[in-house]
Amino acid sequence: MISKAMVDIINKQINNEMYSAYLYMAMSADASSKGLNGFAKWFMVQYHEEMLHALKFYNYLLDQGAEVHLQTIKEPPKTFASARDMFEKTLEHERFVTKSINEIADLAQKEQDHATYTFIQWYVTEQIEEEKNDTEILQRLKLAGDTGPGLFMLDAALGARTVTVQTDFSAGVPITAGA
Ligand code: OFO
Repeated sequence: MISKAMVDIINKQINNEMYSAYLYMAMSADASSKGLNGFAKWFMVQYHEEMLHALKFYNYLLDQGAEVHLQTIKEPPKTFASARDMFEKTLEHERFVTKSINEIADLAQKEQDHATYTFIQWYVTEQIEEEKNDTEILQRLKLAGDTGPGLFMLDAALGARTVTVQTDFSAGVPITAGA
């Protein structure tokens, strides 16, 4: 059985992950409206990854016999100044998510909650990947430029990303499922 404080922080993290999904969905919509279909696809793939992240926490709470408390998801921005602006905001947001994951790991250590500490390690590793991907794309945007042929080429490259995670949650999400 996990503590009330742990249940609360994990419920808050479900909301953080759902906001991530919402934010990237908003970026996908804005990229589509700007004709950046590759960026739109990349962000929609990321949306699916975030939904999986949220559902793994959800299933962890259920597996622990704890209460799931779904909270209001705040409204993401509707528009973004440019593709570079999207990735600057993505990297900033992922750094915030990394901090929130680390807070869960810190609490698990403090409470000697070995189950949650083991569970959260998947997210600790995942956040390294998330920040690395965003940093690399931001570097490419800075090199290629945020307009013209450079942007066009990057749009084509990002459009090659495909969904590799589970997207049907009707039978639950194994807490060991990867992304
Ligand atoms: Fe869930 O990793 Fe991004 O937010």
